Amino acid sequence: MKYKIFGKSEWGSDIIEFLCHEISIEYEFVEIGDNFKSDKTILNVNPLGRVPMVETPNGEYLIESMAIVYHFIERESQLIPDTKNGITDFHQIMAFMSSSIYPAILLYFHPDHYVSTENTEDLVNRSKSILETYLNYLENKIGEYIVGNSLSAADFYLFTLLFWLEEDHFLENYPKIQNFYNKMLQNQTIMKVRKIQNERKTV
Ligand SMILES: N[C@@H](CCC(=O)N[C@@H](CS)C(=O)NCC(=O)O)C(=O)O
Repeated sequence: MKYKIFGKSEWGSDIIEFLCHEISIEYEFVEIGDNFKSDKTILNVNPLGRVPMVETPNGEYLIESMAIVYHFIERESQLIPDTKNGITDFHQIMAFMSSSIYPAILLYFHPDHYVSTENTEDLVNRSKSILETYLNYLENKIGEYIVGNSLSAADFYLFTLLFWLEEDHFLENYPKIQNFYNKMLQNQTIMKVRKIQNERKTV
């Protein structure tokens, strides 16, 4: 049996799809419907009803993007730095992305999930300013890649987050991040997965 990735193109499941493609893990993509929050088949195994979710070949269900990334990189020992400092940096940036940036993006793009209508503008402004603080941090840190000079799983995670932010012109004031983003747009895995996603749309 193959791995199954549950999600939607351009959602958080992109992180996992890029990763599986990069490390040549065979997977089937299960596109969730618009009513997935009430889809009993999903809720039975994933009561939080969020994606990404992965079903392993032996029938286990995994949730939380960061934990799913670790499942694959530990299994394959790939896309993780090979020095002690590099590994520490990798863990730190993965935690920062999944526990700080991702949630702030959800606040910015879906304020109505968190506050009443009269407070949404305030939440959007505050989360925007928090995201700018985070981008400043990344701008000072990023080089060729987000951890050192080699591609790691953290780069696919970061690209997915930046893809959402770019839509709202967040990257314009961050030349190093923009550089990284443009380089990742040309990454073979990202280009191939985008092509596969487009083909899925037309089926
Ligand atoms: N902490 C979770 C966040 C996942 C998440 O919020 N995913 C979004 C899609 S990008 C989702 O499923 N939203 C639906 C909802 O929360 O109702 C993770 O890292 O996997």
